[in-house]
Amino acid sequence: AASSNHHADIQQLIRQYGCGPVPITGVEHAFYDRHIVFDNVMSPNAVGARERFEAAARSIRDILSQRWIATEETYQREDAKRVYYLSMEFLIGRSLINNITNLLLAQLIPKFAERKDLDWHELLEEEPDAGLGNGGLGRLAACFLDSMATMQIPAMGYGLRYEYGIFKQIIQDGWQKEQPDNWLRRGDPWEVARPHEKVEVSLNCSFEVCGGSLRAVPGKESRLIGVPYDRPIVGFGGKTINTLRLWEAAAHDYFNFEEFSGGDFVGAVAETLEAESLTRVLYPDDSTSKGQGLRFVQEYFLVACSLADLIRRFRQSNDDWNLLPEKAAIQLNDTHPTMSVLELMRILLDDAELSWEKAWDLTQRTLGYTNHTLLPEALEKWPVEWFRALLPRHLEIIYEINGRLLIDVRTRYPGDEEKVQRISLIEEGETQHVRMANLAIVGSHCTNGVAAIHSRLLRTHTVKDLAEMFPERFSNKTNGVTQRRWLQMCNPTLSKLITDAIGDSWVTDLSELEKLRPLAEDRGMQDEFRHAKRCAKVAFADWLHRTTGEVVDPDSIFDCQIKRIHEYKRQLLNALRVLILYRRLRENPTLEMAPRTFFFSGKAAPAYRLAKVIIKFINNLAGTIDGDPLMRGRMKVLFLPDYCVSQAERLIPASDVSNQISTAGFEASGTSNMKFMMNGALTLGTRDGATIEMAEAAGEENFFLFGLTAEQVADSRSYYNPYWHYEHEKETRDALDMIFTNQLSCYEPGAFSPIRDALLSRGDYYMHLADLGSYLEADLLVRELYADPHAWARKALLNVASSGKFSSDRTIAEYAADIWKVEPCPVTFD
Ligand code: B1N
Repeated sequence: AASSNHHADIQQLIRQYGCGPVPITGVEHAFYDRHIVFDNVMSPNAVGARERFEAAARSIRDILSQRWIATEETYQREDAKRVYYLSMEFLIGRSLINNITNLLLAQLIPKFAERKDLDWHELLEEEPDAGLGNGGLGRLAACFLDSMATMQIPAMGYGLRYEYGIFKQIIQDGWQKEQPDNWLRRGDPWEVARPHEKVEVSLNCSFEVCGGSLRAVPGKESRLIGVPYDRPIVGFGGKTINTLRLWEAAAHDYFNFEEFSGGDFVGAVAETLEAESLTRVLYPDDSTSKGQGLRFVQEYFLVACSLADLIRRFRQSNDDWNLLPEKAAIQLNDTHPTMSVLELMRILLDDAELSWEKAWDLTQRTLGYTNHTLLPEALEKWPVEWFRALLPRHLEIIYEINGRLLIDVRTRYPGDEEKVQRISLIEEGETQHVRMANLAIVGSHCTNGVAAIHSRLLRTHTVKDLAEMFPERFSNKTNGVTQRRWLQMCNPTLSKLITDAIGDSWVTDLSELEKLRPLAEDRGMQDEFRHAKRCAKVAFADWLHRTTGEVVDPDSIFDCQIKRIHEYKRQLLNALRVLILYRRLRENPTLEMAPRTFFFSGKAAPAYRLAKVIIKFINNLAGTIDGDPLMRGRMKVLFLPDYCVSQAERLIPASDVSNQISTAGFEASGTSNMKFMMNGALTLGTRDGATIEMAEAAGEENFFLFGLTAEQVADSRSYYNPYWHYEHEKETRDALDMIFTNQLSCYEPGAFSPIRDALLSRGDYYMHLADLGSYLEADLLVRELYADPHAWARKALLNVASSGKFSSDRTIAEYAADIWKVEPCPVTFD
């Protein structure tokens, strides 16, 4: 009886999907058991947690498989316009609980776990994060896929199937150490290999392993194979299952074996290994481009495979090339896939044999480009010589585009040769480089930034000349995050509170949260919010204690800064704030200050020396405070190792204070800021990125904003002098002296001299000392408000209520309407 009951529940859910009959074979418990026994050839009571995770994941995949097929069949039948989102990064995290949530199966899990006598939480912890990205840019791509599937938009993600994702971070003696993230070691239950849909990529180079690293060797034509691996992207409600297609590089099955007819079997196999190294590992740099040759080839490989695949799909239902922009919208996630401009031109010119004018028009109308950063070190510039050596045809195309572009510039701005130099796709110098951002802007119909301030600075500073020439191409699309993962899934108590108060329509329409606004004034609601926050803090504290032995007090203020470690994000500014608060407490132990826990978490690029010193500094600061008996129960600092998506899912719901303290003008948008806001944390931050729009939505009186504006940063740069602050501000000087005299590094004297260099001798480019005073003033306001729990809860609720705009559903709706011109295409059955 229990079983048929369960069956009825499933039927009920399937009916809710509302799109015709979904075959439900595979839902039965028998499917889980079958995977346990037949996938492993083991008795059910002999398998461990990993096998149970795999069986659960495979059962869920069984449930969605037919719907996944139907989705693709619908798009083909309707010949719908599709969005292709090209990205070198997709920071997916875990999929099991997310897919269960989006399939509306979450309520059934407790029953299921009980019947199978499963420890459900242990099982979930078995899934490794798919960490195929560095930070915000990769996570944004993953949120966009979730929103597009939920909104029933015919979309496909294209990326690389890195065998090693973002490195695992461990902390040794306070220093970051990197370990390889072999996330595929035990296979991945979600992916489906599609070897029969492989594509060929020609390159004028081969590869060799040299001193343990892979090098591209130009001059020898080689042909790589791209093998697609598909992952299901489940839209909320399970109606649409889109595809994320990741490419793995392989050597041609036969190519070397013929060449090595002399019988050098081992040599031939070794070549195979080298071709496969191309997609071995994700580059661990966030917001920098280091100009490695292998990265260049990775980018081309992504572009060549994805375009070959989507053009093949287009040609299956169209013999008129003119229809390409009506059937495909290709979005370039930063400049990383910008060689799409060249590759699409090559296809249209050489394969389709269209005229230059026709090919150029179709290329521009098909492509869109999103810029994610203004940092000069992140703007990609590839040596002309690399194109000449590896992609000579593409270089010809660059020259032709540039020739025509510069004629246009000279006609519009006669005599302005400096403008010609600035706009040119080629940067002159000792060696010539191709400016990939210029190429992306020129070769596409839309260029967008990711927050209002960022889009404005992009237009008025970074690519001013191009924006003046093509003003109609530029727009803003403020980032968003998916509330399914970042509220519903990761914060069940707050989600329930919200749903009990206003219903559950916020799950697919986050603007519904506005309905919480009047309730923020209600004392009962404020108490329930405080209760929900406390539950999340306790859950986090329990997890931390279980996994690390660390003890934190859920009654202390949880104050967080979690993001990549970078000078412009100013973790150092935060650490200086903590040091000064610590020194105040030490000097005046009777000072009233609510107990506080400062959390830091984030990875440093392995070659970013100063970022690694900052991690060491935070750890030593934590150790000093921990070792001070006066601080017990008053203040604690924790650097949580190995920041990743699943760690963010645990920590964000538990946070009271969100630090968003980048030097104004440097953080393009930020996206964790939005996650904190929807989870009821208050923001302590600068007027930068999307934080500006968040404060606008909530009202500045509900934010703790401080520091220089982007304009003030730019205007004061010429005369800014960090020594002035050192000399005139006693607290600043005392704190810095404590660092400079090795009081926080007595076992490694001199370890922090790079900090001294950055903050004083090198002029404090990111203006830490300029903002430290106002940061401390804002911090005082935070503490004063916290002393009044209901006033705090009221502001937190007003923040939640105002976070509707920051759903990636809103962002995607804007891309769909303004850039892609695509419409939803609901899945139907024949
Ligand atoms: O993209 C995010 C923004 O919210 C962040 O503000 C921004 O810093 C981030 C080269 C990047 N910009 N650029 C990168 C990543 C990897 C790489 O190799 C650059 N990441 C961002 C989403 O818009």
